[in-house]
Amino acid sequence: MTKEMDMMEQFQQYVDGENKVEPKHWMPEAYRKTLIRQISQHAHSEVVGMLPEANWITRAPSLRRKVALLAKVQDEAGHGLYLYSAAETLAADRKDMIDDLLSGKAKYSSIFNYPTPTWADIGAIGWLVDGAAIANQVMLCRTSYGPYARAMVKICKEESFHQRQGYEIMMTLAKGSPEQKKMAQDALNRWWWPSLMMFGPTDEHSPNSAQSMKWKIKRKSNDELREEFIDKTVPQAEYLNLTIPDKDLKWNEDRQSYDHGEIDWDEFYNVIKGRGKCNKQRMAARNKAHEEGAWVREAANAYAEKQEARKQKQKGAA
Ligand code: BYC
Repeated sequence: MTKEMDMMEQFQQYVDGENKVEPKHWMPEAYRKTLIRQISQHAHSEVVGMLPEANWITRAPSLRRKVALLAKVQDEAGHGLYLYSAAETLAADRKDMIDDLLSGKAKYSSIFNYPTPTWADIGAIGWLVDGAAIANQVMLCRTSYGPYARAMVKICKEESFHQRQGYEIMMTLAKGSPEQKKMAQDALNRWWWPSLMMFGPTDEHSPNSAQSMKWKIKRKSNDELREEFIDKTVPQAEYLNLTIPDKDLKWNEDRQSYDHGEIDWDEFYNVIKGRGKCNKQRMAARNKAHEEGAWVREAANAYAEKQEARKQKQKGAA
């Protein structure tokens, strides 16, 4: 057995024993690369995910709604920052990750390429998109890479607030006037299928799943999580008296889970290849924000250099 194979085997045993991998530990190069891919895509999703909601902050229907939405959007920025930091512990360069996002090379979640034409879309995003994100991220709190797992614990707490914020908007609309109820139903119709796509391709068509499950980066498969989400969300839609837009949705007594209709995978692949309804708009907004923030980065760098120079001078004097 070569030394490399021996180390791979020891690494697998370590992970199988439910131990956390930390930045200074030896790890297979493919493990490191998979994590950088997933964590950076996750960070990009948080940052791009601010865009569809941010354009509703000034139009939210009351001060209370504005404050809650503002806090939620700020949380997403924070999540992006934790996640870029987690990727940096794997020796990824933040500038490279951001350049890849801005050039369109890096992926981010398909869900953020759909438009938000009404206030009800903000309710549907919180309820369904954050609900789906929680299903996925609760499992990631037990991921094998320590810094990612720890970031997820805090992120999940905040996502719970986001989900309730969205569901409360949906409750208010669903109990409101016939027009408001229609707005809520239309938003559910728009966001249901894209939310199911957030979990990624079916297990059969997911190229990364097998290895990521073996290394305990992912603890549940894409289909398992999608089904858990559906089972949890159907009763919530019933409580709202809204109809899930899937005529094949049916409780399966044997599986104790819902059967559901076919997901439009052509739509999913089109969106992740950059041909969704809002891909161009999102990338243009992100690039514009990055350019407009150049002076902040320059000022932060100048301040850091000044602090460093002062520290060196004090050291020299001591
Ligand atoms: N969209 O082999 P697979 C949030 C890609 S944001 C785009 O199954 P994997 C929020 C996948 O990357 C939360 N691409 O991959 C923020 C892969 O491509 P590459 C976002 C997708 O990694 C603001 C290929 O398809 N959450 O909560 O094993 C406001 C094959 O897939 C998608 C995360 O990022 C997709 N939906 O599993 C509100 C969670 N699905 O890289 C809310 C962390 C798949 O080979 N990520 N692809 O070129 C994960 O858990 C996993 O990466 C996934 C995919 C389950 C998403």
